[in-house]
Amino acid sequence: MSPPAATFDTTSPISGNGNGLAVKKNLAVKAAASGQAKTLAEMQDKWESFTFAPIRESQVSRAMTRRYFADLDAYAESDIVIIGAGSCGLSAAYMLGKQRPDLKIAIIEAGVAPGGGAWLGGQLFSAMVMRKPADAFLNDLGVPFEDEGDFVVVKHAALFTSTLLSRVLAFPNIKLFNATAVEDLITRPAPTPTDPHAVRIAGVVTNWTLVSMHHDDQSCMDPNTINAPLVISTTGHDGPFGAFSVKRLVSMQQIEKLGGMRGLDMRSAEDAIVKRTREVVTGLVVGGMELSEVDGANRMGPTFGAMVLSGVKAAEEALSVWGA
Ligand code: 48N
Repeated sequence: MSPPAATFDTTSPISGNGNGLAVKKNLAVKAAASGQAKTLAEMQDKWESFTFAPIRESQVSRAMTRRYFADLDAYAESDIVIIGAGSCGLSAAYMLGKQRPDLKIAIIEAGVAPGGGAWLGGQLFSAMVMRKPADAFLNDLGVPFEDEGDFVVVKHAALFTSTLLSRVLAFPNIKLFNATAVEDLITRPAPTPTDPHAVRIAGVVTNWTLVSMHHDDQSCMDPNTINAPLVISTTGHDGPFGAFSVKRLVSMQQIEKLGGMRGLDMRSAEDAIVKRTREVVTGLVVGGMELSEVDGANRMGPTFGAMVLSGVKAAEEALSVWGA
């Protein structure tokens, strides 16, 4: 027995039958008739008669997919791509979002949850330490902290990261594509008198993270691409993709070898990471802990001031390339 033919869903205000507004009004009339609550106060003590507005599963699917694929289409040509939504990448995005609302900025984050290593202060401890003058960034962001003299403490790292993330996601010109990995870089020949094989970076190659992690056991899962004249790479130093872009520059023979992150030394590491945040090859600015793999900076352990100020500097470097 063949399944019943799919009936054309006329209740959906976005079913494409052209009378969306009339349908929306019809749904509002129905909701009012059903005495549907509109405010939290109207819901209290009336749960027996409580009901949600009507929905059809296809409406949810269309609401998600239409927007996602419109974003993919719009950001296929981006002005800046940021690889990695950790504390450095998000800080760079925040600065760019504030300063250049005219630029289309795509953030590609391999994890389902953006934020990188900034959800805890260190090991399992929740308080986040930032050495001064990084408190200037917290003040700009509006994150409260306790002042301990030469450093400040945010009571929970998640307060910092969630506040920064919410501000970045609120910028209309910034799109986050999470659970998506950058698995290669787009290049263009850019020979120099000293290096005939030099390239400039012209965008990123992306795939679903789970696909990127399984190329060894499932072949021919081709990627997608995003063209951009400038990429900021802040992929950190650990995890399955740590220091991704720098490692790829080595394998493409654009830099000779990995610098090799050195042992933990807070006092030297943080100054070095901020000062060395820069355009490592044409079109690619590297910041945050990924930078320790370029020229062997020390690691700093559980203090995050260098991450945010490296992000501030990476945004500045990007805009100087853009000729802001
Ligand atoms: O938080 P991370 O790892 O990197 P940063 O540089 O923003 O912050 C580093 C900081 O958390 C520390 O490591 C602290 C200060 N400790 C230092 C120390 O001495 O131990 O964020 C990088 C993000 C992560 O969310 C990754 O999932 C993501 O980048 N990522 C990628 N996303 C897309 N494509 C990739 N190829 C990729 N690689 C990493």
